[in-house]
Amino acid sequence: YGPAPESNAEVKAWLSARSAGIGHFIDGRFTSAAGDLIDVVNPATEDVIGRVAKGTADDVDAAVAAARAAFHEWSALPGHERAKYLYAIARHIQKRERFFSVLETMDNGKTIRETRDIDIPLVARHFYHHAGWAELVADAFPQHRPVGVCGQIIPWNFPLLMLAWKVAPALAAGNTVVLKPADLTPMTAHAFAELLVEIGLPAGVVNIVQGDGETGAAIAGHSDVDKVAFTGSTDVGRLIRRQIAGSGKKLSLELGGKSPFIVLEDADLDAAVEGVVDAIWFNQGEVCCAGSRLLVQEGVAPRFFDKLKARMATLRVGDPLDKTMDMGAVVSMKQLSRIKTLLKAGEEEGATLNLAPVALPEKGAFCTPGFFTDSHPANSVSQVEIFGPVAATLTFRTLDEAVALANDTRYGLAASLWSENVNRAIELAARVKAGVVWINATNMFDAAAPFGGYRESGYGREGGRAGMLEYLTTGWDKQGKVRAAS
Ligand code: TXE
Repeated sequence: YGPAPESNAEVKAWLSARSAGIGHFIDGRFTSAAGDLIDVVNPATEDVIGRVAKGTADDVDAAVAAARAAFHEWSALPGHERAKYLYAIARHIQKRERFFSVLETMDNGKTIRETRDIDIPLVARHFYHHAGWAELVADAFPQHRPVGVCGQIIPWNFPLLMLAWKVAPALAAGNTVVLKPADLTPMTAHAFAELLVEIGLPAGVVNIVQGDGETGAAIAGHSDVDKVAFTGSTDVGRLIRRQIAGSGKKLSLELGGKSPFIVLEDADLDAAVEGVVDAIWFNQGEVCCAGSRLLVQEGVAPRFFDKLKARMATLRVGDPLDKTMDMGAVVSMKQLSRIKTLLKAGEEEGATLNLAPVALPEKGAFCTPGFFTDSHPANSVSQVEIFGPVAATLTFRTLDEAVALANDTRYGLAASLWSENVNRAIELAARVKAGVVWINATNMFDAAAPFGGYRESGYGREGGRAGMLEYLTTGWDKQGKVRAAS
């Protein structure tokens, strides 16, 4: 089943009704789009599908003031009252699942299969899960209270899902929010704001300011923001850390990765090949925890690479609204050229680029899936996050070598291990420095499972109990009162 054709028509009508420009959502009201507008492009067609305002320091001030004003009442609500809003959000997302899936696909370029089966269902799941936390928070954390106003800055690779990862725990814990979507993918956040009006969320509890990096910096640097949560590039994560150093703000960062995908010689190779499909070709490889370094034990490496080539040849890349496609477009022409530059550098360093024999549409930011062989651990393709559908590969002889290669990176977000010997896999898992380790699986996300990294992949966790703690504090609040989370 796929989205009914009427969903596409509904999204087109929705976009056309907003073609003059999309503004911000501040204190429960939509501002008109004024000043500099940013074009929003469907990367699969290169058509401009809308324009959004670029938030100024004044817009950020107004949003933070609204969030501050709403904080007292929102945080004082009993948790089960806050839960009602989170349940309502989850239910409405489910009701509008087709609409959100199509809109996300048109905005980001990812396939409808992914938005329909993964992104949007996970958004609903995240709000349901955190509605449960809102009910439990006073019992589970009697000494804690909400942090206050949370400034949240999200990327473009999972636009609505990253919004859910940020907004749901913040609200469950009793905080208020100023969120900035990525300027490349602002649409579903705006539709989400419309949904908040529909369900009657009190004004000011969630504010959405559209804009680019400057707007993001204004949020992170705002003196009345108590916590900053950021997902994006390691470089910007570093800038934000520097910007707010010494401010006393709470900070969580979810940054880049170069996650190892380790295939031992006793692995079920066919299952591992399917794993690679999900690890590096899912979402065009635009996944922070993508399995982008395939480490394969020598004895099975030639056989594994042959199988991988055969499987890669079956991938279909094209119109993301076509439900038979495996891969859509990367997020922008700029991102495509960034990927191509990194691939060229890999070839210049002597690695062999194996590309899928697929025909790409003539127009649009489409990228051929592939993987490198003959790469060296020190090569750029083994070290730099490509954020596209191409993995580096390395081989190893012993488990010690596998561990050394796995940890030979500045990142530490995720790892995926493939072996039919569970004891061996568990032993290996403990030695890999990664925030998340999957065994005989990859890219699995759940609202109850904490997600986050080590080293330059950032710090803090999102999801589950650990994720809730990021939005709670035991300190004093601005009014000088200590109050337990209610
Ligand atoms: O990310 P940016 P970009 C990685 C990936 C990708 C690369 C570049 O390797 O190829 O980053 O992507 C906002 N203060 N990831 O340049 O700029 C920006 O508006 C505050 C991995 O698009 O980090 C957007 O909302 N905010 C990653 C968000 O940061 C600022 C997902 C992310 O954009 C800012 C995305 C500033 N100074 C990219 N500058 C992941 N971990 O999943 C920009 N922003």
